[in-house]
Amino acid sequence: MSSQLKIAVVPGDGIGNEVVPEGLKVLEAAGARFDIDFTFEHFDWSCERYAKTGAMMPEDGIDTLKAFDSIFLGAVGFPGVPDHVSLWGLLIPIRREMDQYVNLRPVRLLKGITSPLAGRDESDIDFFVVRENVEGEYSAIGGRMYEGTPAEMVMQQSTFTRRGTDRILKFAFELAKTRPAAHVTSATKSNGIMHTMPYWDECFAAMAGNYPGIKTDQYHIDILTANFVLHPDWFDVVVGSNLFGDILSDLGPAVAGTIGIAPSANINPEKTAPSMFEPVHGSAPDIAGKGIANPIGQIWSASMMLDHHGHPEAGRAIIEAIEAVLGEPSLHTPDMGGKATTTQLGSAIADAVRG
Ligand code: GGG
Repeated sequence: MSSQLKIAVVPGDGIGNEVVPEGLKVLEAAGARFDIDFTFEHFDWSCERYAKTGAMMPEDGIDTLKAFDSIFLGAVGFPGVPDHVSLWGLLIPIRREMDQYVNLRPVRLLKGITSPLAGRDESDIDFFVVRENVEGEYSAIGGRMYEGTPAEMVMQQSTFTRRGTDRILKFAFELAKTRPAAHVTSATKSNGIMHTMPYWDECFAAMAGNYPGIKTDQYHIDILTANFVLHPDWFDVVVGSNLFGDILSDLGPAVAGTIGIAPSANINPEKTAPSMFEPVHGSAPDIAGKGIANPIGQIWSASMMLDHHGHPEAGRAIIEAIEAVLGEPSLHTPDMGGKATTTQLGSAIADAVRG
């Protein structure tokens, strides 16, 4: 019997409109091969919509999305709308209202891609960034006073709850249990940030006590970023707060060749609401409309969506197709040093999935 998946498609802004169709093409190919019947419903929620209506999505947007199995998102943000307005009008409310508290971001040097780090191959760069996705430094608590005067001041409040911290740490340890290296690294900054980060460290130590078989270490975020470049082979599962996880998951894929390939899954592990799958990259206004964006981040996110819905064989077939196609340099987009277009690369991966 075929499996059915109802997917809300939100291409969003800029290159989101170019890479999402390639992701859908590959999903259709995987669906045909693995007997998965997709229904895609498209939503034009974006900065363009904001410019026309004053809102990134309609008032009942979250309720609308709750009727779907998953959300397939492109990119959010475009010049003309302040970035905090577009993000807090679409991406962040979805993550929070759907309780997508895990942002899982694999970092792998894929066969066929050259790392900017000399002498590194696939065996050196293969880890996950587990980013806390609904609290931490991404907070609406704060404000501005005495605006426009010499006394002007602004405050921004981070929040770290016991529940929020424990559940993301637990996810990271459970993930490490499934991996041969079985190793969790914590991103901290408890020397300079004197309340939240020592708390994070305490929670990490307590959680580690529940997992005696898992190797652990922790680094302040400054030296951790240096070690991503100098020693990417040290890492297996790296867990961090919302902001630290965001920064690390741009740096990781850059070390693995290009941020254009990086996928992410905003996961509600309990499946009480839909999860959302999106590339790590943003809308890239500098190349939007040129047809040269790398669609692999979007396509790999589609693979994560299939894993989430219990189709690991289909998810794996997409990864194998990506790796097979990357073996052909004429299909590399400019960010990988080639001349291929978004559509050429996406179509080649869809063909490879079909087999
Ligand atoms: N692919 C979604 C997107 O546009 N990401 C860019 C971005 O800046 N996201 C903010 C975040 O992940 O916190």
